[in-house]
Amino acid sequence: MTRFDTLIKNGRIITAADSYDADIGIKDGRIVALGQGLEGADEVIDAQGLWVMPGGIDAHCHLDQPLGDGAVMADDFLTGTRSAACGGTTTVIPFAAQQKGQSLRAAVEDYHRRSEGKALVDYAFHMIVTDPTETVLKEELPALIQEGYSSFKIYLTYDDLKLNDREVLEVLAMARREGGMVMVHAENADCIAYLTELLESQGKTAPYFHSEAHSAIAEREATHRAISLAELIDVPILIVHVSGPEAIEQIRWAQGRGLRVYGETCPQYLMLTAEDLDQEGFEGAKCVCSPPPRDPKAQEAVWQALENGVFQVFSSDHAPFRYDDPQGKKLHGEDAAFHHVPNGIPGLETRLAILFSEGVVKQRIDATRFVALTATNPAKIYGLYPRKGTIAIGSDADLTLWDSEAKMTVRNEALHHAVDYTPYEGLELTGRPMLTLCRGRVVSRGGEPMVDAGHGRFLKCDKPQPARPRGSAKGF
Ligand code: DUC
Ligand code: ZN
Ligand code: ZN
Repeated sequence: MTRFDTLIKNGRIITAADSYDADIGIKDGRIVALGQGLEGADEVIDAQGLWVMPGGIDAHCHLDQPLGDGAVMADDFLTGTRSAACGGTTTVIPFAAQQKGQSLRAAVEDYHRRSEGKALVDYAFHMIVTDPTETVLKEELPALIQEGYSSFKIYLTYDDLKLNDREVLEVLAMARREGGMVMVHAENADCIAYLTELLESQGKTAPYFHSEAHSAIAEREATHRAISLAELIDVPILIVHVSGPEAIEQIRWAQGRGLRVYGETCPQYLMLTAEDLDQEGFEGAKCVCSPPPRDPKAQEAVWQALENGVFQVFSSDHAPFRYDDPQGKKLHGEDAAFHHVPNGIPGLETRLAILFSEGVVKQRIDATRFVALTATNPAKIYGLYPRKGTIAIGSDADLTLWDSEAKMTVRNEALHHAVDYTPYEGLELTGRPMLTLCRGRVVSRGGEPMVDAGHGRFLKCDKPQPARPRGSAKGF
């Protein structure tokens, strides 16, 4: 009979499909047995009273990403994955970003150098494509997709990142030929530029006006355009960080027509509103991100889309800039106009706890949907399933054991990122990860890191083969 390295006994297993009571036998970092009354292990973990879920997959976060404008991300692969581990996440997928004029392969190689030996949990790379030259489209991307970098993000806004519609079509056609997954940042650049100039001419430059410049209509238009371009080419796309009903309606419309359009949202669109950008002095800069958080009606629409299956993925979009830092939010000083504030908020460590407390405990979504949104669907969409994202024989033993009743108050001083604030300071939550394992190794216990840098391994992603989204039908 197999002797296990580790046995997790008496827990309640939750997957994207089921919940049931069983023990888990782990050998060489993988799950090798599921059943009742398993015995014989070097280490036994008693999960009595705990929920045992797949470790979280944060499929949209930014770590140590070179930016080129003088701003510096606070988190590298060490602090970012430490924070992830302490929050119950065992896989992260940040972005190897191409600078305009740079080869995509060079961007990927540079990102390997930045990550090598630093991560506490496993990681894959998306790419960001900003310069789709013929070499990139015909040589680099096809090869990189084959080699395990099967997803990439494109932008419809930001001057240094955006593609025009013709370029988007070329990129989508390449993705169709090669089987890549295209993630789209959908905001209309000209609408934002127009509104920014208008607001500035009226002296409206405080952080709050970021939320007016990045109008929900600009998001809706770009979402619809991305969908139309993808329909023209007949290729799946995923719209990232959707903020409210305008863009949700476009995605639901596309899904209703049978198009393979997937949607992602993030904690900030559930927990924050534009009011959070409207604070004393420059404080609102802490919540400047794009798209911006909207209003309570938008929060409600986002909840509904999580519940009814319009969204498949719940990510943090962790984009870590220190507040009190000339390389962070104060890059251009405390009086800087909103459009000079680096975009992004931290969220790697709080992502799961927020969705668990606000969604599962408050009965807006059930626990299986929580697992689908935070682990199983991202694994499927980005080609990591079934190695990651589920609890099954043969899968990596990436597990997070939750006390569904434990209370906690979010305090930045207790988080493990390198950012000097959290937008959720003081938020009271129910439910927290007590123990997290990545490939069978305990990486955090009681919210504290338990493993050294270098435990995390790079993961190659297969070509994604996700199920067709079912829109307002339940499930994935
Ligand atoms: N918006 C992005 O597109 N990426 C990082 C952070 C942000 O606010
Ligand atoms: Zn984006
Ligand atoms: Zn992002």
